[in-house]
Amino acid sequence: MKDQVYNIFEQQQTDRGIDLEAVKQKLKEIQVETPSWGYGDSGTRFKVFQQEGVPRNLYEKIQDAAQVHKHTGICPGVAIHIPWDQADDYQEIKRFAAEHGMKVGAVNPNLFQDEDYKFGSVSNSNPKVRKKAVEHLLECVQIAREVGSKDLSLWFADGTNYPGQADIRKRKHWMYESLAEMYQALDDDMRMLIEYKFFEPAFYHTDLADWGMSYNMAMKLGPKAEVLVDTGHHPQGTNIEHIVAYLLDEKRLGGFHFNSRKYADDDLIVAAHNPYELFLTFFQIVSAQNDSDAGIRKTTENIAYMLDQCHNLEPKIPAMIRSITNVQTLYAKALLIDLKEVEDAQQKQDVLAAENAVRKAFEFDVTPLLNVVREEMGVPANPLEAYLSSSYGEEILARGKGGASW
Ligand code: PSV
Ligand code: MN
Repeated sequence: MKDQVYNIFEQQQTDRGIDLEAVKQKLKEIQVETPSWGYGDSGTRFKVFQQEGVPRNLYEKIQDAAQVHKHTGICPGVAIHIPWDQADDYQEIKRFAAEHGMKVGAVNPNLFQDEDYKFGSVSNSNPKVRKKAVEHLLECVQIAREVGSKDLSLWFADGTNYPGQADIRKRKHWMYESLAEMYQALDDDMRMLIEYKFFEPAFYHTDLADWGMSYNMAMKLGPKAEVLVDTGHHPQGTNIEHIVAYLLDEKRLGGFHFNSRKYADDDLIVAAHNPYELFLTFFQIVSAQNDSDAGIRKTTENIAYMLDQCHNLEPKIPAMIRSITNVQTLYAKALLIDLKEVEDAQQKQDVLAAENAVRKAFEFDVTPLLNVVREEMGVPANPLEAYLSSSYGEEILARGKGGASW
């Protein structure tokens, strides 16, 4: 598809001093994991609308995730959530995934859907509940070992609804003690990715409310603990890319849960509402990829990119593909930023020129570039169109309604 439009684009970028081959390489290398739960039925606290064709078990979720990979070429991993994805034989799951060209990605313990966790899990004042929570965390480490995953993604619903409801400082200590036990159980090449969220389901305080608390926890635990940024977990107006830059510089950015938010933790299709935010996030990553500090460069190589979404109204596989292509588009644009131009403007303290150097990359149409990258990767130029014109969506209707739900 190196047509005339691409040739003009190539010339334009070469004239700007952009190494287009290096950009293409980066676009081929990025991998984004999709979440098993994003293929199941989901809803709001008002209603879960059931869709026809939703996977009924982990095998079918893996098959659906394999469709996303087949059409995009950059999604070979599927994250699992335990016990939603509990299996009798995880070796078999690993084999099944491999047969479909897939692998199991991050293992997510679920410490929020058991009656015992009403007042918290790892920071519950009841030692029996904390013990049960730690046992679940250890079980998930073992599952990760069996499926061959290196990442444990941790999110805690722990928190309180009212002032005085619990002792915040004691809860902080209990959480640390619980996570330290888990940390001890990790293999050398495993990681704990610690997520944070400032509200929901608790509305007064959350035990890990922001990146600083996750970072502090990770620092106390040790080098195998890093921070996971879920883009939907911040108050309105938060500068996410600043958090990303800070964590990259501290070499503690472990991963992302990408999704869009408009008001709360809306878990919508990536970049549906504010594509510029994701572009600026990738700007920080691209800038760190080119840092003179090898440790920072290495951190960028180990970022676990994951989606964390639920599609309440829209069909799930197409929504996932749309999210992935949005990620690619914004990463491609960020890779077109002339970092030297930005740096020169910064040195001159030329505010307008610096902002312009960043923004103009956002304004390029990267469709011809992505067409060529996809062609070279052997996937369709338009992944969503290709999926929609395949028969898969029709075939899975035979599963009927009432598939997996959370
Ligand atoms: C919580 O809102 C979260 O972002 C965590 O990552 C959970 O594991 C996931 O959503 C699914 O509930
Ligand atoms: Mn998340």
